[in-house]
Amino acid sequence: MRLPFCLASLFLMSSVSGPIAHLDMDAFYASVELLRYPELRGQPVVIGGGSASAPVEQADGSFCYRRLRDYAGRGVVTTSTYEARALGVFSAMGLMKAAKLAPDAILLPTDFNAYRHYSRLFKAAVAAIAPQIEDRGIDEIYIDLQAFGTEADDVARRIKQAVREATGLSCSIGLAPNKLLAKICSDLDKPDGLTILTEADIPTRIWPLPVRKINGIGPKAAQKLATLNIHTIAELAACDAGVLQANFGRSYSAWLVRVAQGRDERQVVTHSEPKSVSRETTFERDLHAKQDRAELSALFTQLCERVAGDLQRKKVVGRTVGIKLRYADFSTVTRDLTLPEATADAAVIRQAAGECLRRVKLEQRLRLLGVRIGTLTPSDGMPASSAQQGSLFDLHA
Ligand code: TTP
Ligand code: MG
Ligand code: MG
Repeated sequence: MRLPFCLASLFLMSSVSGPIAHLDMDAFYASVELLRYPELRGQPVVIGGGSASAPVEQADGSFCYRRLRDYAGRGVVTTSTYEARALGVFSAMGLMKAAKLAPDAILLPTDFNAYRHYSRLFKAAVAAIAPQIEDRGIDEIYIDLQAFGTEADDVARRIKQAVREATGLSCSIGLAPNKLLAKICSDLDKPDGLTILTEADIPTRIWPLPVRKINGIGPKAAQKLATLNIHTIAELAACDAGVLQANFGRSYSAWLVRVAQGRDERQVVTHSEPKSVSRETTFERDLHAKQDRAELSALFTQLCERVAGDLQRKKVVGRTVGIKLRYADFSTVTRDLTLPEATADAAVIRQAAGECLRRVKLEQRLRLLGVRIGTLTPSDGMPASSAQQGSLFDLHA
């Protein structure tokens, strides 16, 4: 592929500090199921549907598996083994449609607990080697490998090995100057791939790819680009910015121009700030605001103290205090109010929550009481307990 020199130099300009890795587990749910049913290795297997698609254990301990052709219902494929993909069966396809393409494929139900378990295992294995991780979902992460400099390739190999040892599963890693390119690369050599991309490789490896390979160009945008005769990333990069703006609006077109050039300045975000902190409790027996006033009041105060403790541990303060009540008939109400100043102080939270409580009816018995605080900001060393302790600890004080 030949592109104008100026275009090539734009790619090379991509402001990067990499290397950043993107790791994605191979056929994740299906691969976890194969750990449980190893005799299915090498076969087309589809994960989807409810417990009705569970294999039936025989008297001799072997399993009788369901076949796709016997499926009836509206379930969809969550994922499929590479053998099933070869038959045209992919994620999000209806199981009935999949059955037409691969009637003999084995069908297994989803077991999210197992996938969450293996998700935690593989992430812990990576973190033991390279702790700068951004969690991007159940089967993928970004890993900032900047600290490893020129050793990053070796570290990526070690990570693959560690994931395999910890889980028995394979993953694919893209190692590139930034997140955008790393994400594209992890998909280039699946399964069990390790794709190392330098800026010099961009023309041969990235430009020929369809625009859909860019995370953020969905089916609609790709369709619209196709009407402009733009199919590959190279064609997108060569497209006139004015044409893109006329078709996609200012901000999306500006983003298209940047990503087509392989540019991405996003950092690996290693922790996510909580949006709110809450604690709730379901009572052992339904409590009444009048008869059980003392007990409720004590529980209410405890909840506020726990919320305050959570805030202090997370080193944040919050401004919006809210309560949640569930009545004996299961109806639920919430109330909140915004404080003039952010706080992590139990007494201040208790007082505000008490105010919220005054705005709800307390005639029915209660099943559950919850306290929440939101609009969080870093506490920046603000003293946690600045408010006076008054006679706040009364339910309708
Ligand atoms: P993916 O990483 O997209 O797919 P995958 O791991 O199955 O296969 P690949 O080797 O191509 O990465 O998704 C991870 C898991 O998320 C997948 O195993 C099942 C689930 N999932 C769905 O439930 N629905 C979907 O539409 C997709 C795409 C995935
Ligand atoms: Mg995957
Ligand atoms: Mg994934």
